[in-house]
Amino acid sequence: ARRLPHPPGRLPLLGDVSALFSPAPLQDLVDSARDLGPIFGRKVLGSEIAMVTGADLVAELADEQRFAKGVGPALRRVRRFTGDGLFTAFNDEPNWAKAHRMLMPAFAMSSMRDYHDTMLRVADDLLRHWDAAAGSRPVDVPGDMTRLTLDTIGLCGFGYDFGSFGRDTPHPFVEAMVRALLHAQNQAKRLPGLGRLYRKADEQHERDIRLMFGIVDDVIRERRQAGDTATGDLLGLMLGADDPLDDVNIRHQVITFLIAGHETTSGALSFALHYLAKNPAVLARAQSEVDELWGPDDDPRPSFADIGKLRYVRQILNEALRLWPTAPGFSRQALTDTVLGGEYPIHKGQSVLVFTPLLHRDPVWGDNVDNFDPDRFSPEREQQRPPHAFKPFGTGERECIGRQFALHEATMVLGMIIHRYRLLDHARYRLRIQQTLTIKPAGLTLGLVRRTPQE
Ligand code: MNH
Repeated sequence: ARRLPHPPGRLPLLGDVSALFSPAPLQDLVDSARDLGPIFGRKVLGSEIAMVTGADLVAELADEQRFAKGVGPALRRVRRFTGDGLFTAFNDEPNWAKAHRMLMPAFAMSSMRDYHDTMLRVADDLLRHWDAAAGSRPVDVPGDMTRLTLDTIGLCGFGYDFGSFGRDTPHPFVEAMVRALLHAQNQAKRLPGLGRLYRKADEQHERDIRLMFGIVDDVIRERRQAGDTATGDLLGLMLGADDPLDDVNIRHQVITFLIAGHETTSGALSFALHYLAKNPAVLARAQSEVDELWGPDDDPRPSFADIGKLRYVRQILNEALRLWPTAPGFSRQALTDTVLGGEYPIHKGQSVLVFTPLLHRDPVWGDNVDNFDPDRFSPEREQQRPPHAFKPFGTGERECIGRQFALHEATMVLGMIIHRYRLLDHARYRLRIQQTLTIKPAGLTLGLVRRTPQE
């Protein structure tokens, strides 16, 4: 078999040292691996994993006859709290197909119509919160985007109000979730033989899981007590089905949706706002799009149909997801012995990781792949691009079920934000990626000024 190239700085036993010790390992990897070609190896301590970044190879990995989703080591550790929920289920676990069938209707485009008013209500909470800061103090962008997306999935999915904008610190569910995800991510970096060192973190992990289970069991109990299990939201579909999912699985699904349904969307909105603050020409063009739709009217109430008309705002989100796909990779497992790209043998059962931040910088994207340029997603240029070069939502049967949900929510909120405020890069922010399985721009704050002068 051909040996894979690898990033510089590999030591015996430790493997690729930046994976272990860098404060920003993902950003480092994007920089150090970009010239290694379409596939490379990354080694953390003992185990090496093949990472694929070339659009041609990813097209092969997207072939569902040869490959399926792989549940890699990190997701396997997340299973401690999401079990056989949709995201972390193994392909052959019966609850995957059952829940997928049951929940697909709740994610069809037509269902977005039902969520629209609730999404709008949460967006209003954000704008009220930001109005109080506009002109006087900067806002915590990833913090507030997380408040928004958590409240949105809580209300739309489960009729549960996290009330995040009434809190100074994140909701306890978010704190427990962030720590639990970090724990799952960082276990790969544990040095062998030092088990006792990690005991405190392991105990905290147990507490975090118990806290998440407790909150979710409350959500389920409240709905059961209210007796209205026949509503069309996610919880209603799960509780009201003719052949319902079992209680343990419903708990896993609710945690899955609370996590998958808000971290990634919040990161995408945060990156988009970062790039808008740095690219005044793009911002101005997006503002003329929303002004054309809503006029200078101070308080638009976007209709469901309006959101589909915000084409350029949608391009901005796509371009942010190209540069920093907020779930920055997914795993593919070979269904048979096979050869990738005619030269890399992969044995049956072996997993390879699609590393999307570099797939999205493949030469098919042209020169200047690091530039933020939403015109890459103009209808004409979308036509020219090979089909598997853009994969922020994964691929195939196991691709993101919440994609329409995320894009409807994010397009609406981004449109409303830029309609209302000028964005000031008051701190001359330099992008720093923070990773807890998902990624976001660490410490991003922006200054806001209302566009329509206030009396
Ligand atoms: Mn989402 C799967 C990215 C928003 C619920 N999501 C995936 C995968 C990616 C992904 C990548 C595939 C992972 C893999 O192959 O291992 N998701 C995103 C991004 C956003 C996003 C970048 C926002 C931007 N996801 C959402 C939202 C929800 C959601 C919103 C729910 C409301 N995602 C899921 C679920 C799965 C998933 C559930 C697992 C689907 C399955 O395997 O059946």
